[in-house]
Amino acid sequence: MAVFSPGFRGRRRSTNPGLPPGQYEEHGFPVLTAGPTQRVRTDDWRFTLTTEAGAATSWSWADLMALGPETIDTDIHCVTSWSKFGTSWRGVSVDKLLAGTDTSAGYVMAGSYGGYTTNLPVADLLGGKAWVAFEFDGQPLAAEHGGPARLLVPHLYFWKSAKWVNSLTLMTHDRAGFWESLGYHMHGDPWLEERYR
Ligand SMILES: Nc1nc2c(c(=O)[nH]1)N[C@H]1C(S)=C(S)[C@@H](COP(=O)(O)O)O[C@H]1N2
Ligand SMILES: [Mo]
Repeated sequence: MAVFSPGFRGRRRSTNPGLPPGQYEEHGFPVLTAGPTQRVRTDDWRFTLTTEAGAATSWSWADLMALGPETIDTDIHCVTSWSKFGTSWRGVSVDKLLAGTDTSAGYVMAGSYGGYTTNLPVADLLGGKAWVAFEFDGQPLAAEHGGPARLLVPHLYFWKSAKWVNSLTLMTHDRAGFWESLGYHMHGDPWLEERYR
């Protein structure tokens, strides 16, 4: 029999302060992909940053490793309602990729092997909030989860964390990516439940 303390009954608030509204805690790691899993060898991998003026910079896998990866311990939140606590990654901060880039663009389109795209404000990628991640739980990131490298933007819904990411394109105006053009939110903050628009 359940025992409720006064004032507790009927409250729908989560008992876990790390759980955004409308989310439940998932202990597994579901795979969600629109389309086939991409298989990219690190020897073939390249990542390209293009400014709004069309200037491109690109990195090989070795170049990426040389930028100084860091460990990221974070919760992740999928718009389909699962959240996973305490995930551990290694990745290179997007700050390091954008350092020295001459831009006044406010938005980015992230692009992936396989053609997936997702749009984000530049501000959501800077300040230690976003990474190009290549390890999960101490292992090379599995292809199903976006390996060899995916974008990791854990403070936004996980569809913004593009798997098999291979480009960032700076934009002066916001444009919808793949899910955004199908009705998902342009921003996607789980704490504000920015799911759809
Ligand atoms: N390239 C690519 N990235 C993607 C997706 C996708 O279909 N293709 N799905 C997104 C969605 S909707 C979610 S919830 C997460 C799922 O990541 P996971 O499969 O590692 O759980 O990846 C995001 N990144
Ligand atoms: Mo998702």
